[in-house]
Amino acid sequence: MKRLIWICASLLIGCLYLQAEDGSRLWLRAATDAQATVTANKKSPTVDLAVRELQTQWKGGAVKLLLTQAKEVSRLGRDGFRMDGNRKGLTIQSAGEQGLLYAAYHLLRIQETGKANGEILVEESPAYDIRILNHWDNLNRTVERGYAGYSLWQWDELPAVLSPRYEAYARANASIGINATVLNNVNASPQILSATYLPKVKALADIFRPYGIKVYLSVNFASPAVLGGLPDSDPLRPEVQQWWKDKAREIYKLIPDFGGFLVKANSEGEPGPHDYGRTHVDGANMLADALKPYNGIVMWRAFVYNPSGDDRAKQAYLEFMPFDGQFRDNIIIQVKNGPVDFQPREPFTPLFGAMQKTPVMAELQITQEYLGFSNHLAFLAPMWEEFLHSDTYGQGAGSTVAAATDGSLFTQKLTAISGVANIGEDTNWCGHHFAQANWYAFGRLAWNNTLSSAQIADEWLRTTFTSEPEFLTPVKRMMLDSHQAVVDYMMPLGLHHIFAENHHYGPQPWFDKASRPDWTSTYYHKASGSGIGFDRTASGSNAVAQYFSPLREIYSNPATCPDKYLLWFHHLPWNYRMKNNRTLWDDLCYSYDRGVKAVRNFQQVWDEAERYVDAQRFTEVQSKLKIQARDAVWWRDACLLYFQTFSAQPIPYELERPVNELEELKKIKLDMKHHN
Ligand code: GCV
Repeated sequence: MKRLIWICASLLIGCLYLQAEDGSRLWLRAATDAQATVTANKKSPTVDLAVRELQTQWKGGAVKLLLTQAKEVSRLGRDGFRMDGNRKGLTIQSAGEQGLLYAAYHLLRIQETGKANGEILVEESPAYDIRILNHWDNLNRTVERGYAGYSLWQWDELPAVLSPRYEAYARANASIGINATVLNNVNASPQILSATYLPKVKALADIFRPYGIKVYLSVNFASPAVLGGLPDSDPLRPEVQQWWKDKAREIYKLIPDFGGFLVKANSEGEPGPHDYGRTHVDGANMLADALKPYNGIVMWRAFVYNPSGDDRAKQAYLEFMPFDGQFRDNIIIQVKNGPVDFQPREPFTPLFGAMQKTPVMAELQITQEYLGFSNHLAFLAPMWEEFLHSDTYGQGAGSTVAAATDGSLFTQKLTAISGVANIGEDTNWCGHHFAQANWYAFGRLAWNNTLSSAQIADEWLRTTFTSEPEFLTPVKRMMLDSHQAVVDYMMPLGLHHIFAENHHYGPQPWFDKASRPDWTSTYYHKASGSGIGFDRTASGSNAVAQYFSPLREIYSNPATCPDKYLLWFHHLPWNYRMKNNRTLWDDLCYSYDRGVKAVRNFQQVWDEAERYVDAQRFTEVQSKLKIQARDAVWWRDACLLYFQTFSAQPIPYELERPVNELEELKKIKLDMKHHN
């Protein structure tokens, strides 16, 4: 009897342990004991997955999955789907197997978010053909700008040992529509293309395939010389071209559906065609030709800036616009959302809407390099929504970034969107429970670039935590306010890149000596006794001229320039009168203060949510919010005390006073080698 009790107790503890809310299940927490009746007119690994997901989780009546080439269905594409029926019985149709899988996840999502009642009539097709994560994972398993532990890819064990997390990763991605992944850092080791690594890549591709996920690799432009022993990697040298063609053949033999290459060339010291006096077009076209026979593509990055060059914010446009229309049709130019570098807030890069004869894709950063790592709660959907909805005026009003990239404005053979992943081997995948929402949001926006941040937050909270209204309403508000809060306590009013050197965690607006001027903070804020901000109007770098009218006029005039971009485009005196009638200095102080107060409020909101959240996740988020609140004060004090040495004005007396000494803050040096 004693033994029986002991066994029962252990089983119970085991079950509880399985149910532990450590965040590992992400938004996929639905019960799996449903036993639904699901049939399909095709058997394949992908369709079988769709069937299994529904069988185990769909709590309604029979579901029929139909793979069909019927016109009204095939117009939705192979990833799109149509479902119609109701809770008691449903038919799902798609022209592609992946479409059926996406439909299964869609149905489960509407079930879990309480929207699967009544008639269910849905037609969906993705905004972008390629919805891709970029992992900045190194072969030694460190992750550049990764804040969730080491890389998921256990290169030393692959291909013999296959971690169960590979499949869990694929499933999570498929559940939100992500269909591609670049496994390695854009600062790429040539070794990834070696005979040692390619079988490891193949092993991952085989696991991801049923989930509709294609594998891509970042390649080092100097690979023919480094790996192939050629005298150089000049793209016009026939042996170099042949080397890439042979490499492509070798890859496709192992991975027939391999996606293609992502390339960072002649940027931040990476090799590229300029090393041989060649152009981006020469380099990209050579790689494209090697991949073309297999339908592979090249994603060529426009993140280039030369230390001796013009205003850093202008350089991608200056380098790439002259080449518009000269790239092969299996090339897409990958452009960061903002013209400097994933800052907490930037205006959009002017290449969007301007490059009209070459497909352009956005690169977003899901990992929070400039937004507090995995310590700060910053829901990024509002930032991406703002970006995607920005009007470029490329073809007149309404030419939003979304339209300029998803094929609705320009005829584009390729459409894509990428996000730099925030995933690592941490149990909760992303380091912060709420950082999972950014992975989720990226996938959902890549699928539907018109979704609102509020809807995404709502779905994510309901599936990841609970639908309890008393939890949902305040916590959703907190998420939606969180990006602006970070902007406020780090870099309000268009300030940018005043981060601590290299690791980019804390504030260092005083940083003025680096190996190149555009790696200092003073280059960007230009504070002095006479004012603050980067003049990008005609009297300064004239970056405004890269935008279409009427944007360039709107941005040129401080009276019409949105406050959020004011110091991005203008150098203004400390007593400049803001639209709200405060002086610039006072408004800066108010902004920092607002940021600090917002985080304190998040702490309160979270504490009040305690009874709706399991203990582990509650405490972990609570601890992170404490760090964030302390960091917000650190940012406010560092920036205001430093800028005050120029403004020579008091912090408005109604605001909270600094609690730190500037000289003490200047001494802080974080040991963050791992994060560089
Ligand atoms: C992968 C920024 C980051 C680098 C990153 C680079 C890029 O400069 O700090 O870590 O390198 O962008 O996007 O290539």
